[in-house]
Amino acid sequence: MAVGLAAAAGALAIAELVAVWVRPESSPVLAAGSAVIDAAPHWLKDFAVRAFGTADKPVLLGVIYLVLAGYAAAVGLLAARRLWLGQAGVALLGLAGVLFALGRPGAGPADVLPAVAGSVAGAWLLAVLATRTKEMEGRRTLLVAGAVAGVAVLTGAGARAWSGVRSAGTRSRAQVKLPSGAAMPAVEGTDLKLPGLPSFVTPNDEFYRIDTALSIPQVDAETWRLKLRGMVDRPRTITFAELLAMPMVERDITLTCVSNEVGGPLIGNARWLGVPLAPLLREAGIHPAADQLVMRSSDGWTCGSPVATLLDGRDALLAVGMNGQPLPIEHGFPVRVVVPGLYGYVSACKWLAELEVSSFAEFDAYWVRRGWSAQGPIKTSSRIDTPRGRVRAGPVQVAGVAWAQHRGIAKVEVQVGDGPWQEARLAAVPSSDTWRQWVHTWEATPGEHRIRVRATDGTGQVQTTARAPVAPDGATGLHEVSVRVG
Ligand SMILES: Nc1nc2c(c(=O)[nH]1)N[C@H]1C(S)=C(S)[C@@H](COP(=O)(O)O)O[C@H]1N2
Ligand SMILES: [Mo]
Repeated sequence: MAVGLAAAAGALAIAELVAVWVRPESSPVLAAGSAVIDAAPHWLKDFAVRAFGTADKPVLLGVIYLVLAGYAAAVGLLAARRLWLGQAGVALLGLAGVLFALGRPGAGPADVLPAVAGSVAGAWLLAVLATRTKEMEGRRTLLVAGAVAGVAVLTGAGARAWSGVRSAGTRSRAQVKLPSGAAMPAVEGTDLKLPGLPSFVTPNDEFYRIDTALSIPQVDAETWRLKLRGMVDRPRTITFAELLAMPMVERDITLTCVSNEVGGPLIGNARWLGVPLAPLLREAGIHPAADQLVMRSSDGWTCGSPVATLLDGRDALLAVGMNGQPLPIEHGFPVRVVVPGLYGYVSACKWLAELEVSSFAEFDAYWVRRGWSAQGPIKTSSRIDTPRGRVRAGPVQVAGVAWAQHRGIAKVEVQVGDGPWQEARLAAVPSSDTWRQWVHTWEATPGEHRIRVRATDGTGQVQTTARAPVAPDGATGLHEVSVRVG
């Protein structure tokens, strides 16, 4: 058993090392994980996100390693009887690795190398360890196998870390110089600066991350190309240098995930630097029957926005900068889309590779195929950030954020217990495309209190009290916190 585990660890380590050299996506374990993510049925994915939140990926990898460990132990037992049987088991696993690697978008012949090298190493280790241990007593076997496994695990983990450092995206990003001069003057008073309240602009390293990518796509800006094609008169291909030379704007835009529960954290606001999308689409000449712009990322993920929304005057951007930096790799380097007023899953394509003008009748994007709504306008929402938990009696600042991107927030009201709805004070905002901070001073009296919040958007529509789950098009209902005073 120990022999099987050690051989498997060695095989995986070699596979990871070779994957650094080929490309991260060719790692058999990552490829298998990605295949599971793409194939997972709707209910399983929902369960995983609900149960593990953004830790769903480490949990998935953990499960894969556990399954592998079980298989490896069995292979070890087989090899102790008949070596060739064990080696056949290794070969079978290698074959699975090859198939998973070839199944990834953009896979080439070289992608089979990690799995092949890994299984050759595994078969060899199995032979060496199995024959040696026949001559050794049990304790020594365990020690040798343990040492081999230890070295292998360290090598594999090192390879994975090294892969991050020397990856194409990281190297390319370090060389990008964003055009200056497009900077937007900051608006005063967007931050109420209260403890417990997130800052108006979310720092890049605190910005939520949601995607289906198990290994972050590594895109070299030098070789990046954006294809604009489909139902247009003039298809074209744009290089990164060409994009950077186009007129740019900088806009504060709040991004929201459709999977954000009422009161949840899957929202962030950044200052995006980018090229307006509408003029590019107009220049291409969109056919009258086209109503969906399909966006495709380098890892094959797709989303689709209504063409009419993109052309209605809002600041839909091909973003290259986030808070004064080139886009971070995990937020879509080198280019992503940002559309104010639409949930991320229907608009905010990261690692953008292609824009295909199409129709909703013609094409269902990634999450639409999995049961989510094809239309994803952001629903008016509000959240209480503070207080959460226990406070002292006396004046307490109840504060949070509210959002209804592109309609704006006109009013926020707070209710304590069954008391009257009271209007909160609103912070300043640069446009209707961002979240808005709010604060209400409450004279807290001892006891247990329930505090609720509701927002009114710029069209005068009050946030609905009706509770809806996140699927298929975003949660609704009022956010409520319980506070103990005393
Ligand atoms: N390529 C790609 N782009 C993607 C996704 C994805 O899975 N793959 N997820 C989308 C979703 S659901 C959201 S909410 C936003 C999140 O963007 P962020 O990770 O920069 O916060 O990215 C969108 N863009
Ligand atoms: Mo999302």
